[in-house]
Amino acid sequence: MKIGIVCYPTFGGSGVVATELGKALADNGHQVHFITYSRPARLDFFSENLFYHEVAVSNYPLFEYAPYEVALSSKMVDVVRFEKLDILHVHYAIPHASAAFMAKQILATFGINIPVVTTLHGTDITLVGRDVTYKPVVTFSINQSDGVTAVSEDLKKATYNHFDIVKDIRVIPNFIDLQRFRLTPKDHFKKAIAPMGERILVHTSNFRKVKRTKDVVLIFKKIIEKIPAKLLMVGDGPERVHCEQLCRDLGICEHIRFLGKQDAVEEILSVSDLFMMPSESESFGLAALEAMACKVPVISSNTGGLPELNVNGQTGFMSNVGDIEDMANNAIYILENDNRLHQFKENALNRAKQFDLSLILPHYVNYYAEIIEASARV
Ligand code: GMT
Repeated sequence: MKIGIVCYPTFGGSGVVATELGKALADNGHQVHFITYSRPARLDFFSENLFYHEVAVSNYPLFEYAPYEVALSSKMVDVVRFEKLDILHVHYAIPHASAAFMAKQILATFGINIPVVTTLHGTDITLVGRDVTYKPVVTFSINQSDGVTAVSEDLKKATYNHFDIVKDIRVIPNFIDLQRFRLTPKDHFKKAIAPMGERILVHTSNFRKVKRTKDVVLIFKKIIEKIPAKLLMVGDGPERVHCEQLCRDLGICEHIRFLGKQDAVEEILSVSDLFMMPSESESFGLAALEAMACKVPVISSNTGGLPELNVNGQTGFMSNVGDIEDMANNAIYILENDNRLHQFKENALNRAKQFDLSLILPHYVNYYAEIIEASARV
């Protein structure tokens, strides 16, 4: 198949899923064309089946807001026409699904019927998409897509609850490449972080409000009152400065390292004992899956799609959003006993194996074939 993938090229979860999916499809002999405004972060090598088409937006002085969506639609039209794509797969509804709709209409004038699959990732539905600013366009463009997927049952339910959707939504969960995300010995690094053998806790995110990163610091404060531990905060975003200030206010900076954006997250996870994800909303929780693949159990909230990943009492624990006390107690319960921690780590890896790339990829490939066939019949 010749597949066009449209996504955000940044460190966000939707961009990571889109890029890893494209790479895996290319490895399996499909031709994949990425259409984005800059090179996706994880697309840093050459492959004969991978192509990258950059969307350039004119900065003509008249524009206070450059019309990215128009440039994106135009690029989609060109790539579909001249690379003879079979299908377009857009990740994150805003503005990719509506740009795809526009491209589809234009392509029809050339006698080309291009099937469009939209994958809903989370905040495009639960946060941003629900805002009145975008809702009519999001609803319309989801309904106009030939196929729609969501990354969890919960996100599918939320989409039907909050939008007037007439389309069937197929749930295809996030996946993990267990060749890359696996526990590798990093003893020198572990010793540098925790010289006295302290437990190592980790949080990775884009430090947006929805991640409740300050909760991570507050939970950690309670943990170190009982157990010697260190905290690694990975990633960057608007909430980071507030977290740093909170650490100063609480007088616990010496136990916490802010590492900023990192490429080799799996190396950091390899030295970690416990992952914290106290999010306000989380459609799936890819970062938690990455941790579990590296044998790191998860303390999370019980929101969104997290119960579909984190098995309470086995791979970690879940608490109500904002219940810092409960999350800290659960963390201490796991960390205070070596055998118990070992068991949780084994369970985390076993659960992650159920989301192995090789198991999830065929769901996308079969879905593309289904949608291409159905759209040829119209
Ligand atoms: O986590 C983020 O804020 C980034 C966001 C994105 O769309 O880039 O991630 C969402 O998509 C991921 C991949 O499908 C999911 O694993 C994340 O749970 C989801 N984030 C939220 O729902 C907050």
